[in-house]
Amino acid sequence: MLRFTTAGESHGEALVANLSGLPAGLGIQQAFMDRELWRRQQGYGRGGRMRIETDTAHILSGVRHGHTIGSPIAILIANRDWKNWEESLPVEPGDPAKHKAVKSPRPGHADLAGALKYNLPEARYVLERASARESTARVAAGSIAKLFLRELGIEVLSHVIQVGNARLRRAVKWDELVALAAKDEVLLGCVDAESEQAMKAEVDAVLRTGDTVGGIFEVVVHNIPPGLGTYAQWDERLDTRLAAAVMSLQAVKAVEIGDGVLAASSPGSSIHDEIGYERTGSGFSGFTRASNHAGGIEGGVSNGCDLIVRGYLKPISTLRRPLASVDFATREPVKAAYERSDVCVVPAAGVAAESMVAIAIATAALDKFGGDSMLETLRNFHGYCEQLKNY
Ligand code: EPS
Repeated sequence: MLRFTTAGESHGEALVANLSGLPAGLGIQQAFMDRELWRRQQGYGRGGRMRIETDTAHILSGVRHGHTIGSPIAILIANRDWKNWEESLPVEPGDPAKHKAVKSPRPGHADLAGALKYNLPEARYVLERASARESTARVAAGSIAKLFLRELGIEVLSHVIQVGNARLRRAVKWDELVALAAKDEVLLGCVDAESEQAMKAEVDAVLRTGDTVGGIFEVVVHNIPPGLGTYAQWDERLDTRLAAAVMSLQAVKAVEIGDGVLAASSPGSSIHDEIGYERTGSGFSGFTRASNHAGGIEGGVSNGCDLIVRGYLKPISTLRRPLASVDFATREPVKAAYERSDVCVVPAAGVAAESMVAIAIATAALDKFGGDSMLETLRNFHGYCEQLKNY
């Protein structure tokens, strides 16, 4: 079973990911992992922290001579900023006078709920773990899941379709996402230059006013075979797993599969994807679809179309012009705490979501194909592809 957890705090020494359940014999490319971490750090509207960090994946275990060995993979990503926090956030008791308390909770952040839950007098420890910095560890683990999926020919990429009120209003081709991911300069992660400029204007507006802005990213899984996930049990449905994977990301408040929102207000005749057949088709089987409103999943099972998952991001909850709050100590009304933050993270959240989706798809693929070595997994996978061709 593929499993992963993360540990680490935003200003602690490091973030750690622990990934277990991958077959032995998977080639690991350090450069690819670091490129994925770099992609997560990009985007117009990131804060000062991204100028401090150059995230790199340091693999501690589970990989030898460039390949997985079937043992748990532990990955460490050092926080360069730690040197500025060592005295105020020591593991040992340290000097309490140096502690940097977060004295008033930010509406929208975990500050208040976390302080109440863990019986903390202020929110420093809460934000340290609730911070989206944690998604770095997810991307490290997700980059390995992506390398596994590549062996099966499955690719996962994302793009931004909305920032504030600026929206991309055209269909996107897979090749455009490939080109976008290869870029060495990232603005807002949109494939359309004009829409991206409109998105930039939304970020510029909130930069001027001390506000923040959210948006929508879309993750696409390309070349995924039909038959991953199952309707047999609620928690094994592929859409169940994808929704949880994407919703678990910081600031994601809604998840949509395909045109799920539109479907609620559409007649069945216009939203279901009509079925055809071509004996010599290029897909996994000869079955074809006239459209992909379902986003590649029917009945909790992948149907052979590209999988499409959207994440709706609320605006960052640290505002330069803070909202009303209450002082933890005095209970008097004050403004919410402010410290350095991002104002827009939609492209970065999309990259983190790619990782979460890759892990969810890799989990479903391993459920179906199993295998303790890549040889065994690929034999099962290719046998299944043959079965589909002959169906
Ligand atoms: C983040 C690092 C953090 C924030 C952001 C994400 O760095 P710092 O707090 O040191 O500026 O920029 O965290 C949040 C969005 C949050 O809600 O705390 C990162 O690496 O992505």
